Amino acid sequence: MKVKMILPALTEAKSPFWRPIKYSLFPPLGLATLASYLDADDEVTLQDEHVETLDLNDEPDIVVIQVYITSAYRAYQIADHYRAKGAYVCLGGLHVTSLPEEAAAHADSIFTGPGEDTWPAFLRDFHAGNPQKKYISTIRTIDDLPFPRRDLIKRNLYLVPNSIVVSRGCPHVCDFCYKEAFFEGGKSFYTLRVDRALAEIESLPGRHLYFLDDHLFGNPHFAGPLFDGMRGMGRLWQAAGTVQSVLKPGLLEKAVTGGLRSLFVGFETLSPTNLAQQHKYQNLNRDYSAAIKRLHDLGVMVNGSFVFGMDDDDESVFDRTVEWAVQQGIETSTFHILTPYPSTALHKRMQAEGRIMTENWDLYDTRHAIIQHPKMRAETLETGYWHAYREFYRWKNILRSSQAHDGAMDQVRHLAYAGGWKKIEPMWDWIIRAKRATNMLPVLERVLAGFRSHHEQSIEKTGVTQLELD
Ligand code: B12
Ligand code: SF4
Repeated sequence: MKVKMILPALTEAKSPFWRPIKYSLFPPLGLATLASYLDADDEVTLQDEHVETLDLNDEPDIVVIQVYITSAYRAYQIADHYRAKGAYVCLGGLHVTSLPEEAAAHADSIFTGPGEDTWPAFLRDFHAGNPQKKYISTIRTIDDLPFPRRDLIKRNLYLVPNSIVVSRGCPHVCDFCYKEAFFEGGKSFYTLRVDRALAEIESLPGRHLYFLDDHLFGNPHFAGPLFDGMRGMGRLWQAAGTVQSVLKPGLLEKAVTGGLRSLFVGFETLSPTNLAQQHKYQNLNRDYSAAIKRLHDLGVMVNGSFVFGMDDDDESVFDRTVEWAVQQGIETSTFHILTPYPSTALHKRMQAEGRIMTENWDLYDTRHAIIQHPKMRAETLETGYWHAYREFYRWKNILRSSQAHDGAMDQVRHLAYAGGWKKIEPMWDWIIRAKRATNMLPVLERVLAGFRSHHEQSIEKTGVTQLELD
């Protein structure tokens, strides 16, 4: 059987003029995971439109397309094309789960929720000649998850070929997040077994890893033994965690000893009113500055995530947020405009209040104002968003921010990392076009690793690796 798996791209990622590095970071791990359920004699091709031109002239038996909101129109176009050619088209992923009826018009079968239960069920039905129109995920376990078919991934096209996911979902419930809607009808946070996760880590070549888990620290009973198991492996890795998890003593130290060097942290907003309105209670009354200091003291760089356009914001939010982030010495920041993904609690509330201005999914890229704001016009929000990016990444501010670190080596690392991401975009563009993204991985590893050993030694001296579980 010939199976074609496709991750369609959003328009920006294919621009002939400009290709932001972020679309050449991670390979399509979700599809590679689904591929692992296929038979050994199936002929499988996996294409990621973010990094390659799709071959649409082939004749597969089954086409599997992963649909995100911003690539939904492109996904439907590709699906229609293959159905017209007689292929059997399966659509799944986050956007299909949010809006199954919309997707069903372009598919032979649709899949909602994670695919580890529904996809093997479909394969059995398909081989028996009886595939269903709709598969709804209900069984939530990744205990027996096979390794993703990484042999299908074109490693050289990605800066971070070693992305890995060892859990699904997150223990928290924030109104704007995709999570609750995607995992509806079953567990919304679960992990691999520790030994299974460690075995997959061991199988990856090189040093660098990027954990794409929503909240790697979400279950300390899993994360603690995982980090212990990684000790001595010589890995350097990046991941995401909450302010709350950073502030707790013990787990973070274990992570650092296991190789953590940079953490994505969802600060989202500096306003407690906004946090409460979004039900992001785990961030309420937490000392953000203390969390950043703890990370920096342990030699972990911070990628801060901020969302503009919550109701308590006004026109001053952009400059205030940037100034705060610069003063804290945050190395990199990711800004977003609050976006109501369909089926989320935020979407339901905004719809009830009649505040949703457009249903053009291409604009749901967190750069456009989708919701009417009580105090700001759409143009103000969008201009403020771009202004925040420009200001945060001005050399003047990168230099100021780097001064927040005590050690000279950490200051240099800050300059190299922040400058590397945003200040040399033309170079990234060239590297991506030359299909040499992976060639830059040693540089990333050097920056992550180079200046760190004194922090590790200080953990070892103080012996702060005792986990405090609550
Ligand atoms: C890595 C990542 C990226 C990477 C690469 C994406 C990739 N290679 O898959 C990059 C940097 C390119 C990226 C870009 C963007 N991303 Co992104 N990204 C992620 C992240 C952190 C991890 C994805 C992942 O690998 N998950 C792990 C794997 C195992 O799960 P999975 O991919 O979902 O696949 C499973 C299921 O979805 C399902 N499945 C998927 N497809 C199919 C198909 C079939 C037939 C079946 C049966 C099952 C099935 O089965 C798989 C196994 O369970 C997620 C957060 C998250 N936790 O998902 C955000 C996330 C997906 N991104 C998001 C967004 C908004 C974006 C951007 C718009 C951001 C921006 N402002 O530019 C862009 C646009 C992407 C696009 N092409 O349209 C949102 C999606 C919102 C939505 N409703 O679609 C998320 C959820 C983040 C968030 N919390 O808001 N992203
Ligand atoms: S903590 Fe992050 S991943 Fe978890 S629900 Fe909130 S926004 Fe989503």
